[in-house]
Amino acid sequence: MAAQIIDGKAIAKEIRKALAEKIKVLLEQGKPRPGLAVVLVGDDPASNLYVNMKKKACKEVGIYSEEHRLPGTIRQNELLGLIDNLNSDAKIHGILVQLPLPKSLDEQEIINRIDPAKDVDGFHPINVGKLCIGEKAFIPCTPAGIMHMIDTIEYNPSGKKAVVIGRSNIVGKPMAQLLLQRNATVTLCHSKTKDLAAECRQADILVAAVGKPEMVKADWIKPGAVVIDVGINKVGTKTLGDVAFEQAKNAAGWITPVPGGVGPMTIAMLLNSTVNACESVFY
Ligand code: NAP
Ligand code: LUD
Repeated sequence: MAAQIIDGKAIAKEIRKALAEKIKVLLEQGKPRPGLAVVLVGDDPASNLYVNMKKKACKEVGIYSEEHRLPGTIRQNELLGLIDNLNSDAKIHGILVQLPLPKSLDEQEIINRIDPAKDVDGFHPINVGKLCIGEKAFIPCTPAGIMHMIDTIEYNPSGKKAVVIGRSNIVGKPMAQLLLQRNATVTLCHSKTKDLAAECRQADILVAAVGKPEMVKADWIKPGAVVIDVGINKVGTKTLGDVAFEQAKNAAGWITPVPGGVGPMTIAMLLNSTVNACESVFY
């Protein structure tokens, strides 16, 4: 039987609608308007696209947003200075530094400088640590969006076998933590994993976050599994996921499309975290 498609675009739209309502109420109560600062260094076309999408989404729900577009030649100290200014700017509740940064910059030092209470990406070591010990924290937007999708289909990860491919700080590692927290038995795979196909075949929940077009084949998928495709790969004019969707959809129970799956959820979660930061939910 063909899998059910998890429509991230539609779920994200619902989230934005609810957030717009919530912000309206907050403003009526005399609360401040949530504000997000997005920092973009250099001219990577994909980053540029994502930042534009974030700006548009903020506008739609009523979040104040400002962009800081900086040349790829910017010095580390200048960027740290900007973060300091944003940390002390009362109208800014969330700070997002779009990754990747140019190789000439020390990414972790920049992230460490962001006030953890404004770290809507959940990349600061304080938030990473809080996530690991199960305290409330800002959660990286992509894995947060994926958990939301899993909840939307009313799939309970408890006792299930979850396999995550990719161990980045932005997707794979926090994804494994979130699934573990929900009592899945988690395997985290990467480029040194010996038999990736065999690991995947065990998975009730399979999350692919690698960046290799259609690497996950239909016969790697356990029949009925929940398949979450995080990959965004530009191949010619096409955008392909990490999963060979057309074949995989006949094996999976649920599957996310690319585009229109995880991507829109990432942005919806960013908006949600910005509203939470404004309300000081976590600090
Ligand atoms: P990343 O930092 O590029 O890391 C890729 C991971 O995949 C690494 O852990 C790497 O292993 C692993 N890997 C590479 N080749 C592999 C192989 N042949 N077998 C098994 N594992 C392999 O990853 P990322 O930033 O998480 O991004 C992954 C993909 O998701 C990209 O396509 C990106 O564009 C997309 N993405 C989408 C969203 C969204 O919202 N939809 C958000 C973030 C990222 P090692 O650690 O051993 O090198
Ligand atoms: N850096 C992210 N870098 C890259 N696609 C995103 C993303 C939306 N600090 C920081 O926003 O959370 C981040 N925080 N990331 N990403 C990737 C990652 C970051 C990727 C895709 C999308 C955000 C998205 O909406 C559309 C979709 O999948 O439907 C398609 C867009 C297309 O390329 O066609």
